Amino acid sequence: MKADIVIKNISQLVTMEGPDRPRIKEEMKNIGIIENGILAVSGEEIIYVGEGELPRHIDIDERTIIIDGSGKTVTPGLIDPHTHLVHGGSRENELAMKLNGMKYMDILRAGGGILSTVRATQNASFEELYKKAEKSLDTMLEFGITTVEAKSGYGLNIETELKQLRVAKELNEKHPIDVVSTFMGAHAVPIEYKSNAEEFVEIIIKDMIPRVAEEKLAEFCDVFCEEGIFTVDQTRRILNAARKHGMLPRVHADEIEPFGGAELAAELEAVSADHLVAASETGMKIMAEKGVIADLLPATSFNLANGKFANARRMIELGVPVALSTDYNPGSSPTENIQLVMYFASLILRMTPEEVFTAVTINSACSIKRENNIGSIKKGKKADIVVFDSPNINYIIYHFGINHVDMVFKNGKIVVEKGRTKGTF
Ligand code: IZC
Ligand code: ZN
Repeated sequence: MKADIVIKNISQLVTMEGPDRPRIKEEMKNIGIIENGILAVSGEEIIYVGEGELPRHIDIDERTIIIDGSGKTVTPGLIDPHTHLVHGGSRENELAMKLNGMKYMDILRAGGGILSTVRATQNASFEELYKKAEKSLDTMLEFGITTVEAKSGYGLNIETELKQLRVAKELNEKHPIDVVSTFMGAHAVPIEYKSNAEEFVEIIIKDMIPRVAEEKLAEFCDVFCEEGIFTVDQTRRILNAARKHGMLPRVHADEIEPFGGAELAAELEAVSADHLVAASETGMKIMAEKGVIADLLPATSFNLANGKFANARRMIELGVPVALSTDYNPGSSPTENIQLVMYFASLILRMTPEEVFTAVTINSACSIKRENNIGSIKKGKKADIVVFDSPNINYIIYHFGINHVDMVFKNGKIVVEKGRTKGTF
């Protein structure tokens, strides 16, 4: 078999070897590092992973691109399973409010926060939303992200929700990053339904979910289940309706107050429960029993600046599979920098570098149901690969705040070189 690309002499090749399922407890530390590693790619696929030299059955010729991986760390393409990628406007005006002591929920209650992004998104054209999200995807790609989940939820009316999801769909088709869509009509209660949230819940269930499903615009459905947003009962009804229409449930759970979100995610056997800063011990335990993935978002916690973070150590101890995300959004986490998230996960959530890499590769692949194609470097999987200009994984975490990416391969194609995207795709 002929190789189109060979990366050899790799100082640390992080394979994530092992089964294509969520990794828990000690498994999160076994990331299958090969020193002096080598890998070969043919077309869109990985055809060989090993140590030292290529075996005889893999041929190379003058067209094979050979890359010297000495002094480099090579990992699976990073997967970001929780973002609010497509939106209009920005919220830097909230910085001064925050510095004056106003809380995230106070800003939302005053008609700002999510609701200000809803206005900006309703007023933006398809092209404006597309261009803005495309720029963020370019940045994500440069940080090593090759697959991203993207939620709607800044429309809160059917036209704008569909507009957001259609933008995500077109980006998935045109941009090298794979974009996996989630319908999140239940992100906030629109001002016009402030005194009648139930009516809005009915609209989501009766009008929006069937329409999104009919147009096949989302694989998942998510709800912001939080004190003052959607109740546990409303979340349950919305997610059950979504499941009937083929969308798998995920939940924004216990981000700010302990509200029973983790328990509900376990009851519904949701794919993931995200945030979990205020999750209860019982909630975490039953998530472990049901195999619900905890998708942790420490950049958001850092940026909310209230000193509260998810208890990742306890979750790992209990056997909850942990994934990590940027939560990229214009309010609580305006950053595409997953490497900074990895740093926070390590230094603040006390996850080891090995656990962090598990969380941004195979566990996040599981969180978006892509574990059979991506999330590890293994023969037959898609050639989504990152080359870090770092001699080992510890260095990537330790030397924080900068971008360590040298090259990114997506579907076997070079899409980032010397840390920069190769222009318009
Ligand atoms: O726009 O503030 N938490 N949703 C739930 C967000 C944060 C995004 C935002
Ligand atoms: Zn979110």
